Amino acid sequence: MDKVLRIKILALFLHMGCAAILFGQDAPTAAASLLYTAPATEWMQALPVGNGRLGAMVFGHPSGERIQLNEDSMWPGGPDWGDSRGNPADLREIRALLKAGKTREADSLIVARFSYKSVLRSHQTMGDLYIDFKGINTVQEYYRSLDLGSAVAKVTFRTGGYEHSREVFSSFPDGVLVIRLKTNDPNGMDFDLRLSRPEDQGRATVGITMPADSIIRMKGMVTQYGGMKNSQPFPIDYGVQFDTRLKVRTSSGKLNAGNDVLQVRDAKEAVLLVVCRTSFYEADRYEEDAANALVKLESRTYNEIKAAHLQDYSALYNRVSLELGGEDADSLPTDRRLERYREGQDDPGLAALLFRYGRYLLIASSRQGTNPANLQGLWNEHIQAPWNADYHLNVNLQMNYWPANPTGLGELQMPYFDFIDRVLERGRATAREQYGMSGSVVHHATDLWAPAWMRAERAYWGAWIHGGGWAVQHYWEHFRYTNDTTFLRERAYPALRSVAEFYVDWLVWDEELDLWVSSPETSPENSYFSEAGIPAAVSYGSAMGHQIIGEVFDNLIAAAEILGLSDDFLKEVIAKREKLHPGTLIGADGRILEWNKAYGEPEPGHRHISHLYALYPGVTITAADTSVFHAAQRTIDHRLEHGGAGTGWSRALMINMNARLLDAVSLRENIRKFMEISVAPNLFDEHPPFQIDGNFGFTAGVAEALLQSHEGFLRILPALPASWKTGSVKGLIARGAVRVDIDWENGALTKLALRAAHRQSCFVYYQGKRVKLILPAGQPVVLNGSLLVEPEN
Ligand code: FUC
Repeated sequence: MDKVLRIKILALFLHMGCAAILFGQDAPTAAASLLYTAPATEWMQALPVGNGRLGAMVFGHPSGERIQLNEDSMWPGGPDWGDSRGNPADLREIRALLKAGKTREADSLIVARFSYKSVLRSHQTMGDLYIDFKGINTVQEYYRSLDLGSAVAKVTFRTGGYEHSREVFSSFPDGVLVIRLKTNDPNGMDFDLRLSRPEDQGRATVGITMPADSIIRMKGMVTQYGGMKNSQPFPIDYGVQFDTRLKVRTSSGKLNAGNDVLQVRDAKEAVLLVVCRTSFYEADRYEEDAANALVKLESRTYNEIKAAHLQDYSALYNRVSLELGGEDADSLPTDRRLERYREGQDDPGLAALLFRYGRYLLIASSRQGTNPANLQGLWNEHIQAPWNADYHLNVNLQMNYWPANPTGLGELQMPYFDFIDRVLERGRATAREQYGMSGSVVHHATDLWAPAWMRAERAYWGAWIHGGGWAVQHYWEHFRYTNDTTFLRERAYPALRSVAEFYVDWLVWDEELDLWVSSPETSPENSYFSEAGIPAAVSYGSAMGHQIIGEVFDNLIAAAEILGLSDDFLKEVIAKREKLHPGTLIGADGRILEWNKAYGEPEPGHRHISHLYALYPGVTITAADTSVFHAAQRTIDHRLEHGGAGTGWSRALMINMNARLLDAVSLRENIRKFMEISVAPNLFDEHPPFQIDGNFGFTAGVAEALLQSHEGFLRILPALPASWKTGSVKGLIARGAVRVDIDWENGALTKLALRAAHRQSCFVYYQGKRVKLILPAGQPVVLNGSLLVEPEN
């Protein structure tokens, strides 16, 4: 460490020590925190808090504070745009074109016949809270932090010789965003509070009123494109209605409701409570509910609300801990730490911090009863967000939930299951009307209203039919992680079955191949050189399509066995599975084919690596089959040689695939690239722009490097990077509901503790050694680095 830096760190410690003395508990805690020494000037520097439904981005400006607000149901439109376009005759025509090798024609026809084009409606910001402080000019000892241990964002500084502090958190138990402002200045603070929401193409989107001198109310309806009939590209003049209310509590200060600001004067302490209720959740009671929410909070002190928040949050967050070494750098400001990393200094602790951040963000954006985490989780400052901040199903939404089960947050996936159930329901109408088939089909993207129809301007991104097939993998995996047979019977089996019903109808028999084939197919967002030398996307079969169909069938068959079910439909599934196209084929150059043939590729480094679905998140490409395993490695090498994994989520996918390929060297390299290219100052993942999937995918990738359980046994430290020399992870979850703690030193396992929820036998594999164990229910079994059970057991 250079001398100047060391002095700076020392100075920072001293400041923090001072702050701790001055503020007691309120001082920024360095460990497990994001820490900064200047306010955020841009949104991607601000710090996120959330309770699954209600979120905020805290900028931390001393005099002109901005807290950007979000709620997860703020969407224009409704579920009333129909379910399908096109019909079974259109499908027959496209299939015939493909069989005749006329891919280009099939490409444009599929969109023309089946797609609702240009469906642009977006999740939207709830608006902003501005706090304009009077008389704060120069500040010293400024710190801004987000403590991942408590889910509280803090700002502290001194001005005019006095301390100021702010705390912001979003409480799940109380359903409220809480902001506490405090000073030891005997004259208190003077500030004006203002709520606002951006215009929608020049039109006001909210009405602001002050029903009492301590309350600001912001009421409106989400529209898009101005909601005006003559606006472009087309108006959406109806949507979710909302009622946002802010209440100020101050015992020492004076309140005065002005025209558009609420004035607070001489306050030594003030607590701001923000609630929002919407017609999506509360139907026509939403205004009453918003008013009642504030009334209910009257009996709760700040300390009570905070204590309930801490208890609720830490019960989830504390289930897992990870130490990778290099924690001395935890005291550095996070932006400086990133800079240092980019200058070439290794920092395993930064990977640990990003791992923790992914878990933090999942707790903050996905809680029981809320909508699932969208492309930006919950945090979005736009009226028209990039890609609508919606739910893309060809990797993005699934990636959001990759860390849930392995990192001990399995129940946070419930919003995903609730949502996917709704999409599958609409997918039944789509399958019936659009293709004349039973079961459920879901295309590549959807939104709050859960449509399943094709929304494609171009076949290569929109004509994909496996949104449902991929989505239901999580139901089966959730069962594997929890052993919850009630979930399997009531949620997983019906979901798997509805998608399998569609696939059974969809497959076409190929006489020449003597196999069932899926056609028309695409491979997400990628295209190939068609026979005419022109890029095309629609194909007669694709690796991913067949891999997903095979997996859905396998999982349904396995689920039926566990549940003791058997019927004619299941017999048909078993028969079609036996004669299903294998999906994973190796080409002459040793790579796995992405389509039905070895076509030329316009984009050989494409960010999607769809033909390796079976490697990750699928489970069928494993080291047990060395030729396919090596072909997967070659496929990845080829992608990377051509600039692959360039976007944030794609890099995160690569890290998971490296882990599955047991390739610690490449995993380390891709973690480095992720930090170098894809991490913003607030540690949000940059596609760019901001897309939260990369954060979640990263956290899943770190877990996958330390523990794997998809092969029927536990692989311990399967892809441990050399730089994570000594460390420990506690609380990871393996399939079978086994809690796993791992300690290692100098790259070698020193201790392994397993605790199963149910009695079971289990194989453990570490560096060429494999042992069989009987795990009793609820009792830890501890092994040493040679996989010998420690005598105290
Ligand atoms: C998928 C990806 C894009 C982007 C978008 C939101 O379609 O191919 O890269 O992440 O989703």
